[in-house]
Amino acid sequence: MLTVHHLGVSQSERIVWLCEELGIPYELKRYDRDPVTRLAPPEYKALHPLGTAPIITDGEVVLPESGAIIEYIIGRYGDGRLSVGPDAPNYADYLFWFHFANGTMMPRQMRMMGAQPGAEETPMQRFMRERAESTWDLVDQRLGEAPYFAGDELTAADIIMVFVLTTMRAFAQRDLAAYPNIRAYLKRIGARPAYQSAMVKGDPNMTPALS
Ligand SMILES: N[C@@H](CCC(=O)N[C@@H](CS)C(=O)NCC(=O)O)C(=O)O
Repeated sequence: MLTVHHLGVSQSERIVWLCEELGIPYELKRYDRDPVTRLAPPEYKALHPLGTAPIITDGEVVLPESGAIIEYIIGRYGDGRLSVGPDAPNYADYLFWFHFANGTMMPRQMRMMGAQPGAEETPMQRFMRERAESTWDLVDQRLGEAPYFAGDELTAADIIMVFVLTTMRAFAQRDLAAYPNIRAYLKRIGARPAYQSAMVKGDPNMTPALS
């Protein structure tokens, strides 16, 4: 049985959402963060030496890392649904946005964790802030061109990107006022029954940050 080990308020919400979109059978195991450190609890860390969420188990397989898990589930249980094949005209868009999420956007937002808006900056801090801002500009521009990251349909590129635009803002604040296309996109995502049920199952006490 495919088991999704979900750490509360974390990137593993992506995997719960993926399973709900695909409508595949899975078991959900929830773990709360340590109340003091806010890190994963020891029983989560014991699942795999990496110790970070998400992690899935599936028979003998123990797999961390969002991108790897998404590809594994789509390949093994999703019949390729929510991915874009190499012959499709939007294949490159799909690949770019899928990898941009954790390859560029997440690291740039993580460097902004703890930053105080309006505080005096060193040249390096200013550089980091501008680089973080440029990713939001790029995302807003893309969502003005297409309803979903890879084009007309929701794909795994959306599944991996949405956390960065929503729950991640609990850790690195970002006002969406300047990004009308992101706001419209998040409204579309929030209206999806699979997204709604994933959020209720994974984080019943959290209001998704969709605006
Ligand atoms: N690149 C990894 C990052 C995983 C990661 O850093 N997860 C965070 C949650 S958002 C985590 O596990 N934090 C708790 C901890 O490190 O104990 C992935 O996408 O799976």
